[in-house]
Amino acid sequence: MIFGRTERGKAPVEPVTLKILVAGGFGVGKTTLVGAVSEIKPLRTEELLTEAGRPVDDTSGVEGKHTTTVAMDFGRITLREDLVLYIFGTPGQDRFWFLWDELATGALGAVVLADTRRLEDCFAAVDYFERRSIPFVVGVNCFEGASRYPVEAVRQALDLDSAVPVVLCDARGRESVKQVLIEVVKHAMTYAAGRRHTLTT
Ligand SMILES: Nc1nc2c(ncn2[C@@H]2O[C@H](COP(=O)(O)OP(=O)(O)OP(=O)(O)O)[C@@H](O)[C@H]2O)c(=O)[nH]1
Ligand SMILES: [Mg+2]
Repeated sequence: MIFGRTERGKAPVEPVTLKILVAGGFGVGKTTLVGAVSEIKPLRTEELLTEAGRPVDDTSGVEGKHTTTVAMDFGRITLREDLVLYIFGTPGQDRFWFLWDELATGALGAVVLADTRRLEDCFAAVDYFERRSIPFVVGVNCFEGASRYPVEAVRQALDLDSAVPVVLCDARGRESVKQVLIEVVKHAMTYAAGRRHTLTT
């Protein structure tokens, strides 16, 4: 790069930046997902789970978990030269819910991460985005040892609209997470186009 121009003489592109939220119940792998895909060192706000928190912090299924997000996770991924996603992971425990509205401001769309062993933990997140008409995709984080269900079974159990994409993923895998994020962008675009159509007709 010389004087702000690329070697090929093309002016550098100002990328479009989009904000995506990652939500879901406690310990479903939100922080893991942001860390797996971020090209910058993710910002984390982890605090240790303590003995005092044991009655309220339910770690069944994620016994190896020692910390919890108390404010947010933040990461960035460049999907294309002209398209950058800022990813905000929300805290999973309901006592930090007051932070969600702040995080949701200006979001293009969201991922609701789900663990099939405790699917009910993501009801609140699904509800939250449905109420605010924020387009979302459900990502089923396939933990080892958890039974695999077809996506249609998950859709039914969560009582999702048929337009909401449900994708199986591994929150630890960069490529897998990237596919989920691409799905969010695609879904949000379709959703926005649909709304424009209803507004103008
Ligand atoms: N086996 C397996 N473990 C995972 C997977 N995703 C996350 N984990 C583990 O599950 C635990 C929970 O992950 P986190 O990323 O902290 O979950 P979180 O949703 O951010 O949790 P909170 O912020 O506390 O709500 C960690 O110990 C991870 O290492 C997965 O796909 N498979
Ligand atoms: Mg977290």
